[in-house]
Amino acid sequence: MRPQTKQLADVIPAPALVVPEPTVTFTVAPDAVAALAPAPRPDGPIRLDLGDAGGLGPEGYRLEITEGGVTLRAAEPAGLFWGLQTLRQLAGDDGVLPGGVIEDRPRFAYRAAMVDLARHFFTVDEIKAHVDLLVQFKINHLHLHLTDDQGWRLEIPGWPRLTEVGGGPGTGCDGAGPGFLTLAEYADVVAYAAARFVTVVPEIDMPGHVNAALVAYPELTADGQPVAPRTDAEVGYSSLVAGKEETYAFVEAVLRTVADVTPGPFLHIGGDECLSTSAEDYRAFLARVLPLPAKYGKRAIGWHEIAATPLPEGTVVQYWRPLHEEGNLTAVVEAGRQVIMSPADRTYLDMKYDADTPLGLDWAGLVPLHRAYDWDPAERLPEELLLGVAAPLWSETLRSVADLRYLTFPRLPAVAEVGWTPRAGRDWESFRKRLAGFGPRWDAAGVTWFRAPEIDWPAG
Ligand code: NGO
Repeated sequence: MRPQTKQLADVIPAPALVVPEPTVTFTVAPDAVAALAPAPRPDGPIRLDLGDAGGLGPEGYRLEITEGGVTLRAAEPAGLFWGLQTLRQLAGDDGVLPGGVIEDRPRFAYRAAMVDLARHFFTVDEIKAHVDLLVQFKINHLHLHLTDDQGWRLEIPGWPRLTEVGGGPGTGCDGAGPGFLTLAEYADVVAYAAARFVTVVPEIDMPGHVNAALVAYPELTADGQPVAPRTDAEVGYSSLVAGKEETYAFVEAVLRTVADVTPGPFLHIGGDECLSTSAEDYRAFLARVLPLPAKYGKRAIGWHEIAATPLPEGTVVQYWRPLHEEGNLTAVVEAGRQVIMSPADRTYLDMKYDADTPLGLDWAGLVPLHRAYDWDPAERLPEELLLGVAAPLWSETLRSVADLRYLTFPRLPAVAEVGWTPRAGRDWESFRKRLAGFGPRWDAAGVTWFRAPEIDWPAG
């Protein structure tokens, strides 16, 4: 008999409750598990049920493995889908499932990964493949940073030069990341993600980070004179003009379009690093723009700089500076607004792992795997104001999907566990052991990843 080394708790993110039945296993065909859809399936060795799973919420699930088979139950299809991710991880490639019961639900409703398409564009197929890798760790939001100084990546009817110029050849950092999504392509990404219970969160960054828009439409600049395209990685030099009516016609056309093609509830308006916008202009601009998402049926999200201005009810603030900086969090708590935590020194996937990492930046310091894991979003805020956690991947140094994945894995699983698992259920030593098995799986799937030295990866 082969020793049973697999444990029911060998899952990332760690489930909320695991009750093993160590003498029991049940064996399934891994391919059959991979093919399961999150729809009721009343018969057979693997049963999927929609119904009350014991108050586990819209994303929760209960998984029971006995010698007779597997029962997965959830209140909603999303719960079945996350339960299937757990089942797939447990099945591995031998299909042996350890017996017992898992009752699981996320700590936070918002668990995101962000991809910066502006500094380097990724195609529809590349984005879809990324979604497939993210959902394995129960990530449920995909934030797309669609516009910045170096590129404009979403078609906007009536404003064709945004993408003709801003998405054309020579755009992106070093001119190496051209491309844009037509509205049909964007809708395709949104539908693909939605079928995997992932909500797309589009970001149009303003009033700063807009050089690509100013290049395309000189009437948006302060003096109406053309500005030169930029492909360097500087920040803080461009701004929409708060005192010009053309600005608001443009902004409204863009936000209306994006709201129209986005079924999800959020619309991210950026708001970061407006170093060339006066404080007064910044306030005046946001006073007009922050209410627009609600006008088009959406909830506004902005980077935490927006908390220097009055925040309409329902606005969500995304904190991005290192974990222990002020970053307007006092004002956010006073206003009682919800927060998404993306501290750069923990969750920025574009920070280098170590001094030798060939890609990435280091302005927030190095972010080895342990640092991405060992922090808590509630260190700075009351739990009830936390909407969730997001891991941004800015693409100044990326040139390929291999680059994207190298910086994502294995840090994304660490942030995913911070977002899903109850604080008391998180433990670095346990995470280290559970993560080790993923290296061979990424290799088998042809996924590039960084061999983080903190982990005892299997040889090979
Ligand atoms: C900052 C900046 C981005 C950079 C990123 C690089 C935010 C919110 N604005 O994060 O423009 O790409 O750092 O790490």
